[in-house]
Amino acid sequence: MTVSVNVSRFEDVSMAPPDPILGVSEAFRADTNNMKLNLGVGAYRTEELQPYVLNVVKKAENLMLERGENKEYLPIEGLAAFNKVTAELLLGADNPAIHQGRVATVQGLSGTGSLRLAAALIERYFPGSEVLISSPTWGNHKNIFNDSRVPWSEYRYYDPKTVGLDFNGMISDIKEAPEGSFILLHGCAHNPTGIDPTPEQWEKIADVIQEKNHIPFFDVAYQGFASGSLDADASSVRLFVTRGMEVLVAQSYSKNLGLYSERVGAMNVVCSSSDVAARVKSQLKRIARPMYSNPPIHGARIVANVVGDPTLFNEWKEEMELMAGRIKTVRQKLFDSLSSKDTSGKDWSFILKQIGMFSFTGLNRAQSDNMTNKWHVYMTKDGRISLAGLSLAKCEYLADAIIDSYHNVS
Ligand code: KET
Repeated sequence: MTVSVNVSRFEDVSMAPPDPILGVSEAFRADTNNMKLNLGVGAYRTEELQPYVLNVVKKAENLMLERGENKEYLPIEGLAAFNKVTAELLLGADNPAIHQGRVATVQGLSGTGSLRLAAALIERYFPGSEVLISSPTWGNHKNIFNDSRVPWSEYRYYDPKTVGLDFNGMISDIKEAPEGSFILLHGCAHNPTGIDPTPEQWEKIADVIQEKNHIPFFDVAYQGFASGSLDADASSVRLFVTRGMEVLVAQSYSKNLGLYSERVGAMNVVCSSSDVAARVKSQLKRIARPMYSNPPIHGARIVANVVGDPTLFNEWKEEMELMAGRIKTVRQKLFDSLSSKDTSGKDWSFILKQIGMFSFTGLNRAQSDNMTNKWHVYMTKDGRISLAGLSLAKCEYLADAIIDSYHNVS
């Protein structure tokens, strides 16, 4: 009889570090202090700090139950009704690119999965091409391109001196990139800085991208969350499409419809002809099939019902304004609390200039650690806090934590 030796074949697998964003929620759950506050992940909470299921989502789900819809596999490219409305929501229903059949839309596994599809397309059809990402950016962008073996580098974006956009740096880095690079842009509500280019700056960005034959690649994860208006928040993308450029756009419904765990989003490639669009779509499907075969149906049906129905669509817009409005109110209250409590004369007005779900506080790693270790405020180590996870009632406490961390930790 052979005695089995208890040595794992996986002995050489090392422990992976916790995820810089989702790992924060894990640490938060483990904390037993009752003052604890989770400002890590960008997920909307009510004033009572509870997760929020939108009323329009509940209505759409009721409709689905009434209709007794089945659970058959979707086609590889996803639900046709979803793909139609998602491109229309992004580009505007009357956009000529849609009518000319120039948009290849494939339902993806939310924003992340859609970005991953596009990254695989770049790796296959543009070998050696580089993707330029903003410095800083959403942490997962680097992982997505690394795992897809797509080389990336950074363009200047945030200027800590002005706590604003380093527009000249951005333009010159995009200009200097090898011709035909992919330029990853946040459609609105830049994560983590909360700083977006102005409409005039977007025009100039489009100018240099066009001059250098670069390919704009938008990540749209917060449509509606920057201004409260779905159309206004899509204007950056629409500008590039109106100029006749070919554009990639990843969309997510995690935040604006609160469908985080349904994993619903899309990859859109606006092409120069319907013929090219058909071929690009066929290749996106070919990439998706061995990765996950076909996407889940539930969230796609919710989106199709809400966006495709004028009554529900209008109700959604109202709920979105409510969510965006609540974030603006806590943003103001946080600023007021910081300004009245901090007697050092520090100017906190940058908080009011930032938009979207987040505030980029400027706290460094040690200061962010102090926020968590001493004050039980969970946030990402780059100094980002999610205002969507903050209530009016907690603003004063948060202001105390920030002031202590900023002034007493170097
Ligand atoms: N793009 C950006 C810019 C982004 O902030 C997120 C999510 C996504 C894409 C992808 O979301 P999805 O759920 O795959 O559609 N950001 C938040 C959550 C996360 O990190 O996964 C966050 O930054 O907190």
